[in-house]
Parts: sequence; C-alpha cells; structure tokens
Amino acid sequence: MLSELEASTLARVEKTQTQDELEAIRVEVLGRKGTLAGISREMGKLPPTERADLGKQLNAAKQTLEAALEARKAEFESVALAKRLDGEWVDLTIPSPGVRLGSLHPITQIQMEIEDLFRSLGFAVLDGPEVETEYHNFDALNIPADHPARDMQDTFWLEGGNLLRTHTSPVQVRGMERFEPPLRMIAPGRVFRNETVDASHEHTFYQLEGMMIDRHVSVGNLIYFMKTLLTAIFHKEVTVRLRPGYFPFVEPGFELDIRCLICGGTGCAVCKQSGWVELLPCGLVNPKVLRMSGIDPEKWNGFAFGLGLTRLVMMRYGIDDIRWLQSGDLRFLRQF
Ligand code: 2NM
Repeated sequence: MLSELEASTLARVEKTQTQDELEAIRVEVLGRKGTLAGISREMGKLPPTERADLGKQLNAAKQTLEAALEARKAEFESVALAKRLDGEWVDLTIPSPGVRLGSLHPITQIQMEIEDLFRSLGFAVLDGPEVETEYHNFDALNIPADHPARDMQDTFWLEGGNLLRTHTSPVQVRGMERFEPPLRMIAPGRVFRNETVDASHEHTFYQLEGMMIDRHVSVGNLIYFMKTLLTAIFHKEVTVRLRPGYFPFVEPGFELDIRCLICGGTGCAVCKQSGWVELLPCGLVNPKVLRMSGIDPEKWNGFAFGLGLTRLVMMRYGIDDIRWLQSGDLRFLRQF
C-alpha cells in the first residue's frame, strides 16, 4: 500500500506542468495533514514490531518523495531561468554606435584660426568687458555725440549710462591705456547692436579687430598684414583693393575689398556683378585717438582693422541666413 502510494505519487510528480501543481501534491502527500502524516498517526495502533518496520518504510518513502519533489522543482526553476535569460539576451558582437563627439561652433573655429595666425605674427589676443562705458565705446574712438552710431537705434543703452559694446574697439582702447608701444593686439569677441533681426542682421554677432602700433607704420604695412590674413583665411592668394572710407577713429580710412572668390572677378550674384566683395574697414589710427589713450602720436602711429567673424563664416560655408548661427539647432551645428 505504501509502495503503491509512492509509485503513483512519483508518476504524478513526473507529469506536473507547473510549480503550483507540484506544491499541491506536496501538501497533499507530505504536508502536516497529508497522506503520510495520516499513516504515521494510524501507526500508533499497531503492535511495536510492525510499528518499527512500517516506520522505516514510511521514512524511506518520505525521503524518496521529497527528493523527487525537489528534483522536479529544480527542473521548473532551471526552465524559468533559461526563459528569463533568453529574454535578457544581449548581443555583445553588435558594433557600438560610437561616442558622439561635440564640435566647436563654426564662429569659434574661425576665431581660433585667426588668433593662431596673429599670435604667430607677434600679436597679443586681448579680451575686455561686454558692458562698456560710453567713453571707451565712443568718446575714446573720436566718435562724436551726434554720430549715428550713438543713436538709440543702434546701441543698447543700460541704466546708468553704460552700454553693451557695439564693437570690440574699446578692448583696444584699454590695451593702449594699459601697455606701452610698440603694440600688436587683436580683440575678438561678441558685440551688440539694436537691430531688427532678419536673414542678414543679428542683435548679437562676432567681430575681430586688430591694431599694430609702432614707428613709421604705413598703409603698405597694413596691406601686407591684411593680405597675409585673408590668404590664410581663404586658403588661397587673394587680390585686394582699397577704397576711401570714413571712420572717425582712423585717418586715412579705407574699405578693403577682395576680388570675388566665386567668379574670380568676372561678375556673379555674390559680388553683385562687380567682381569685388567688400570685406573689412581699416585705416591708420587717428592721432587724436592715440593721444586720448596716452600714446604720443609724434613718436608712434599704427594701423587698425575690423573683421566680421559672423559674416566670414557665412561666406566660407555659404550660409544664407544669419539666424542659423544662434539657432542652437543640432542639425545645423553637426555639419561643422
Ligand atoms: C577700423 C576698423 C575696425 C579700430 C580702431 C581702434 C582704435 F582703438 F585704435 F581706435 N580699434 N579698432 C578699428 C576697428 C579701426 O578702421 C576702419
């Protein structure tokens, strides 16, 4: 009878499909109120000799069944584990997508290139405040009170009479105040004009200005440095021409043009059929400007120039809308 129970229970264990079924069998047969426990209780009524014999058999059956239940349970667990691992499977041989490196903004790139060039020519790279005094931004540059650049239309005035610098020239004024000539310096940076923003105007843009002060600086020196600069920027020999241009801080003052790099001078849409592209204002520093900043114009003179970094980047990459540059749009920025 015990061996029958053992055999039939082993068969049932073998057929179980779930842990719950298995557990039900365990409770039914081996539980505290289970079949074996019942038999064990009945055992008390037997004579001692038979009782010992049955006790042994009972223990053996109990051990066999417990082992079978345990083994079946381990099978369920290993199947469950295999199934889980299957779902969590990772293919370590798939190539990684790689690290997406950021890149410098195209304006920063061109600024750094030009800084390197000027450093190699002995120029210091100077920085200055973006919030300027009216004196450094205008008066020290011989820009009179009635000059249109001082108008509300162009300048962001701040409470208390200060302003957001409209060019980086005040950095050079501070350089002249602080250092003794001979001087070679450039001032790259962010400048601000009270403009209505459209495809070609921004209220915030980037400039790089430079100046060299020495003895007997000539327009020839100016042209040489500008040609060196532009050849480095455009990676090819450029032809330049100077036209007279009025700026209160230089005398004489010029507009420097380059032969159109697109058509070579025969005329196209970029140069508006003229063969020339206006590139930068420059000139010999007005003696009044030198004197105001503590430099004796009887002993020293110099040239100065201004370069629009924003415009240069637009020309280099053929960007037709200035607003892209400050859009923060990664589709645009990832191209550089
Ligand atoms: C330019 C164009 C751009 C210039 C002049 C000075 C200073 F401080 F000497 F007055 N700084 N930057 C400058 C900038 C001159 O010639 C049209």
